[in-house]
Amino acid sequence: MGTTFTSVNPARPSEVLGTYPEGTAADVDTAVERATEAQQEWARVPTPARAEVIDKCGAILAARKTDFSTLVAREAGKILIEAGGDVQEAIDMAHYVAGLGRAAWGETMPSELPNKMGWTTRQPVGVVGMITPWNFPVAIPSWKCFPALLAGNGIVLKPSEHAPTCAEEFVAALLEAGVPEGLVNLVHGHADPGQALVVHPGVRAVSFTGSVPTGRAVAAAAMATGPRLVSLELGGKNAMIVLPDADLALATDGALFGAFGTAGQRCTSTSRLVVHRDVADELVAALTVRAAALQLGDPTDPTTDVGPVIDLHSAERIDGMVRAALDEGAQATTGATIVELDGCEGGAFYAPTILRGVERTHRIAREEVFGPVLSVIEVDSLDEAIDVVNESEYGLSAAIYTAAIAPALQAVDQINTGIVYVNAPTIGAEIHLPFGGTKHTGNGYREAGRRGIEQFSENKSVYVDYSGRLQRAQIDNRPPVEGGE
Ligand code: UN1
Repeated sequence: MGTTFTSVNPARPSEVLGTYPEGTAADVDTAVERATEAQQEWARVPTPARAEVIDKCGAILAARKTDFSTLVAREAGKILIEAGGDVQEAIDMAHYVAGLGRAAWGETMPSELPNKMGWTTRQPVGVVGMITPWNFPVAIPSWKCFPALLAGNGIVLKPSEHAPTCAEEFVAALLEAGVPEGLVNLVHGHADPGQALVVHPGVRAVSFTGSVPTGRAVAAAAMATGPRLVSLELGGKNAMIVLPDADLALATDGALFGAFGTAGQRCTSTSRLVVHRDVADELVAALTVRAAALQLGDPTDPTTDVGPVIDLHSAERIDGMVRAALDEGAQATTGATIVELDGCEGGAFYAPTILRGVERTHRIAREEVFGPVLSVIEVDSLDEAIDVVNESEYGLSAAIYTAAIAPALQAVDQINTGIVYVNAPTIGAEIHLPFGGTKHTGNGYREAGRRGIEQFSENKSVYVDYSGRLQRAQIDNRPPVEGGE
């Protein structure tokens, strides 16, 4: 009997959602073998037929949206309405990816030679190893699994140890939709099975979403034993700029949702409020009143605004960062404390926190918090605001609030992130636009959108010459080189 671990409700850790085996390297071997075998057949299934299975999975998720959402709320601590968004993102992704099954798969190109043509198409990589986080426990596995399946791959998924039940239910929905036995495999556990997965010789592509240090280690290990396709979706230090002409009520709503939605635990969460000094007092005052009124509580209670963070260790880490910011000279206008709630014994709650007086050099202005903490940085101009946004080592998402078109477009042009919002918060990407970031946020791949397929497939360039003779590209249609043939 191997070791096991339990998945618990972060709002009430005495409530156990399930007990799972701690995966071993041998379990990874078995999973990769099964996926390798099943993939051979799956790759021969016509793409529109693969798409139908994915579409059906979307319909199954939609029919059970309430059950799935409640599970997400209980296992990942997301409030019900946001848990529903998580599941909806997977449903949308299923239908979108299914549509791509009948869409253009490549490009056609004219040849430089007569009676010859060229086109590109995509082929499966084989078996994809995936490591997914707990904060979007249905959506993120769906972003990876649906395109990987459409492209004709087998899958071994190692979900977060905080959300194994969501992954189990998601994979059960895939099987019910008609994904062949053995094609999608789950290995549970902490770091070890993930490490075994990314270096497994049978794994041709690795797709990882999580922290920068783990992402670096994953990529280094995967390439040292590779090469393979490695796609990384890492952290963020997302900023919202607010200019003096902005609709401040709108900016308040946006900052509140961006910073405290999902208890600040999205990669896209608004972490820095880069506000023009002229409106800082008014905006921070409004935000403070609203943040202080947010109801912390059990995420399955519809009156709760903010649920727990994922565990007490995380709450303590967040608190440590807030304390360090206060030591560096920041002031908390609200929050800055771990909260204990009746009925949620042992739950990991952190009060929505606004820090004023944060300097660009402070640690809290530079490092990802992954909790409900908003740092306010005051600036005197749009140029300075853009400098602040861009000095982060991350480049996922950014927002600007302004009523004028010129500063909005200047920000869109000059901000170095993968996603920019105008008059909308830094969270809330839609699944048909590419998702991902620049700099330390990733390594150039994008999830979602049409490009989501790229990390799970290889390009194939095809040339067909029907001239009936040898035609030499770069040579035959050019004047001869002097002294040459
Ligand atoms: C994440 O935080 O890892 O754009 C994903 C958003 C969501 C996805 C976030 N649609 O906020």
